[in-house]
Amino acid sequence: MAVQRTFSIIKPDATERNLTGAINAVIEKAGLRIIGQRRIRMTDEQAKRFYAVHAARPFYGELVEFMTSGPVVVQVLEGDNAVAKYREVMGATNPADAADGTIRKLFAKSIGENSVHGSDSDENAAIEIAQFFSAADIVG
Ligand code: FUP
Repeated sequence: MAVQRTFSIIKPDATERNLTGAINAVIEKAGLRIIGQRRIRMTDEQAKRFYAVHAARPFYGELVEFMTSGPVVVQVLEGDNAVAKYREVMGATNPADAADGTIRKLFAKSIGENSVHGSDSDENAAIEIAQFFSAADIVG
């Protein structure tokens, strides 16, 4: 598989517990390179747009509220097969189902407050990166 990029978010439950460095260590140990990174406070508008695909789901309101409740760290990760690799490193959405050693198993509090986001396809990675980064802020 060729070198790929994916989009990551370290979520408010993780920044609140000072876990940015610990999560980045897991990411880097897995062979993914952090080539763009910025700590932001997501606006309501940004969170709604980002999770628009979930707009009809019952947890949408809570999800938007959570994602805007504290700082997040948005990231661009690069590596071989980065999209699938980061999904593996994150672990299952629900930490109760996540494999040992994954970020969500190690750190997530619940299915909602699950510490990280990672793109689920190459196409979505490009869309998500473009929402938060300009080309000049990504240094590969
Ligand atoms: P993932 O791709 O693993 O982040 O999971 P999804 O795209 O299915 O869900 C996106 C986010 O919605 C999750 F990270 C947390 C939230 N969510 C809930 O709060 N409850 C659910 O039952 C499912 C997802």
